[in-house]
Amino acid sequence: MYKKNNNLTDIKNLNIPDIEKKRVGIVSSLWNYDITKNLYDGASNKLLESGITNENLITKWVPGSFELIFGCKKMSNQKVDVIIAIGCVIKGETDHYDYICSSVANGIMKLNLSLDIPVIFCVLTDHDKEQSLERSGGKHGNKGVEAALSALKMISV
Ligand code: DLZ
Repeated sequence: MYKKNNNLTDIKNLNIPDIEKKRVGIVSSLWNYDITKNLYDGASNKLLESGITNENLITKWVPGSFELIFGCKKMSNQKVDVIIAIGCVIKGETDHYDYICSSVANGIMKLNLSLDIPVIFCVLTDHDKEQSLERSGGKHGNKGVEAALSALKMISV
């Protein structure tokens, strides 16, 4: 399937019935805001251009990626059909990166098991800022756009 760039950017014609009635929650982290804002813009623009209405796009900002888990849990009370978790963890000099990455990945995986709505993982886990820039609107595209497409696809599952 989606072979061209080995990502989801080329998904077209999702044909979601009553898309204007679907509600999408985005929970985004303020840590590394210059990156997460690009991811957020990529995701929200793709959702809006695909037919999600402004009033059905609900956004919450949390301090860091670690807080995405609780933010998504709270977002699940907002009658949304799908949630996108946006964050950016960049490796530093200590082990903090490993703890945050594994906690967030595990936490979001557990939400997918316990909630009845999908939670899309749009958390960059990069070795340096350059890698994050390349994935938030640079040469590797914008992972926020791909997360939006994943969310739209999952609405119909
Ligand atoms: C503390 C911290 C560090 C060192 N690095 C990041 C990061 O690269 N990306 C990110 O989203 N958050 C980071 N944080 C903040 C934690 O996610 C969290 O907000 C704090 O530990 C408070 O719980």
